[in-house]
Amino acid sequence: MSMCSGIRYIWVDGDLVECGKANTHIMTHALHYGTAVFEGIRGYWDNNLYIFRLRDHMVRMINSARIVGLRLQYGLEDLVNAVLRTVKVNEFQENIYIRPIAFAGEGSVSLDISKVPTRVAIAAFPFGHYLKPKGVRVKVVSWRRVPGYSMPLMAKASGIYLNSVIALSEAISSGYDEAILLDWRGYVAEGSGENLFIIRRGVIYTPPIYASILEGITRDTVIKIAGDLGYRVEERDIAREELYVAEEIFMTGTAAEITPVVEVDGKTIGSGSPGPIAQKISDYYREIVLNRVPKYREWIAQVY
Ligand code: PY5
Repeated sequence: MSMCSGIRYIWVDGDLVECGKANTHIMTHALHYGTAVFEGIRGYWDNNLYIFRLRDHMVRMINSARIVGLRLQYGLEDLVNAVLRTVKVNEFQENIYIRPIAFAGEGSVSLDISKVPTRVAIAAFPFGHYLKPKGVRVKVVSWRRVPGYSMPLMAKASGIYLNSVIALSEAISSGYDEAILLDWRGYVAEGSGENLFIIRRGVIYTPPIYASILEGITRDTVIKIAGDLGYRVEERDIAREELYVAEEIFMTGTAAEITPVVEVDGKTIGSGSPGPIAQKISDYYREIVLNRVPKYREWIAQVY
């Protein structure tokens, strides 16, 4: 019932279906085996609706499908237009989150997904903050991020998220807001659904792609915009204990946006309140997603 509050239609395999009727069968392959790829995209309302980096998200979804072997019957233009159509028909006039998903449908319990049709759905719904905007308390959890030699981490694939779910659950049951996962080597990888940045001696560092991270689009945004504010960003391995001595830490993600980290493993970061650099980047990010920074207008899809 609450799943459909604020949503009229969901796009399902090319049709707009009333939210309450947008269901799938119990024998859906993806439900059993995690055989799906998805995206998380935000739309920001400011007298119009602005979708942030829509094309980049749909390119990643197409790449994710290719990597896991899900055949997609839609191209980039089809998917971009389908998202715009879904958002328009719902007549949203507030901040939203868009969740496109391509999944192995019904027809077989075989692990061979070539025997199963791929289905595609796009849901969009009103959405506020994902993490506490004033800062989160995080725990380096005992579960490690799955290594890239076991899972294709460049794919935003549903099955991989069981790793994030158990990591977050450990953090929450220990009284924290969010988890940090180390990679298989013991270096910092990322949060359960966010990339991570630290600041030391005024320089911003973030783990490299090979540290078992998802190649986040918000991470890419921060790397590209930090220079405008006079900051240097370096991709390099981060040791666990560097978290404890960092001047600032923040997490990035479509859902999380730019969220400051104020405590790690019971140790206060900086002054224990959001750091000034994270704040500046967060403020600038806000201006960009609201289409107020001309040089980044190519990142915005205007809906109405
Ligand atoms: N790492 C992981 C494991 C993620 O799930 C996400 C995004 C990111 C990093 C950041 O990627 P991006 O900047 O491209 O969003 N997580 C999703 C999101 O919409 C789902 C979170 C529940 O933010």
